[in-house]
Amino acid sequence: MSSQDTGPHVVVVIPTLNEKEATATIVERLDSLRPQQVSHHISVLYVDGGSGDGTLELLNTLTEQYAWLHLIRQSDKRGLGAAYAEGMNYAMSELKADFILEFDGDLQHNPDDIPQFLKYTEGYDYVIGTRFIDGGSIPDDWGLDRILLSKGGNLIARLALGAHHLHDITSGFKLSRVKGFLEEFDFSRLYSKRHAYKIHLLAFMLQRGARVKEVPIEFQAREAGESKLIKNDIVDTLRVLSLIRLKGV
Ligand SMILES: Nc1nc2c(ncn2[C@@H]2O[C@H](COP(=O)(O)OP(=O)(O)O)[C@@H](O)[C@H]2O)c(=O)[nH]1
Ligand SMILES: [Mg+2]
Repeated sequence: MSSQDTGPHVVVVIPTLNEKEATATIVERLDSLRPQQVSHHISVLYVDGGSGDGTLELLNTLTEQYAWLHLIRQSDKRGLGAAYAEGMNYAMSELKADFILEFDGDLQHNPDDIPQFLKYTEGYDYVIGTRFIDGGSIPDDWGLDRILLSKGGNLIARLALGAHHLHDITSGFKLSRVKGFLEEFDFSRLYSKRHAYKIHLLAFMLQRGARVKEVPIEFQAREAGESKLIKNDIVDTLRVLSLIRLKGV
C-alpha cells in the first residue's frame, strides 16, 4: 500500500466545456503533484458539459491512462453549478470523498496552489482560495468592468450574507469537508445551476458553522478558450442572494 492510500481522500472536481489545451496541462501537472502529497489521497473527477473541441476525446484517453482520473460526460451545457452539483454528488457517493476541491478547468486556478489547501484539512472544514488578501491577485489584463464586477459582487454578497470576515465570496477555488457538511446538502435544491451556485453553497457551509480558512491565490489570466460567465449572471447572483435572505439556505 502506498502512502497515497492513507490520509483523507480529496476529490478535485473539474468542470470543462471546450478546454482542450488547459486539460492536457492540468492533468500532466496533477500527475506530478499527486505523489508529492503523501498525507492525502488525491483523485480527480472531470465533468464535461458536451465539449466539441476535442476535450472529451482527450479525457477519454487520459482516463484510460490514469486510474486516479474519472470522468462524467454530460450530454450538453447545463451550467457551472449543475456541473459541480453532479460532480460533487458522484465524488461523495461513488468515490467516497472526504473533501471536495472545486477547481476550474481553464488554468485560471493554479495546480501549484493545491498543497496549501491540503495543509488545512485538519482543523478546518472550508478552505477558500482568496484573491483579495495579501499574496492573492487578479489577472493584470482585467479591465475596469471585470474588476468592478468581481469586487462589487463580493461587496454586495458580503453585506447580504453578513459575511464581513470573508474577503472573496465569489471565488470558485474551494475545499469543503464532506462529513457533517456537503453530505448534508440537498443538491436538488441548489438555488442556481450557473456561476451563482457557489454563493448558495458558501452560505450553507457558514450556516453549518464551518471553520473557515482563507488562503491567497493568484487568479491567472485565461490563456485559451472563453469564459462562460455572462452579464446575466449578475442578475442571477442577486436572485440567489435574495433567496438566501428570504428562504434561508
Ligand atoms: N461541464 C460544464 N463546465 C462548464 C460550464 N460552464 C463553465 N464550465 C467550465 O467551468 C470552468 C469555469 O468557467 P469559466 O467560464 O471560466 O468561469 P469564469 O472563470 O468565472 O469566467 C471552466 O473550466 C469552464 O470550461 C457548463 O455549463 N458545464
Ligand atoms: Mg475561468
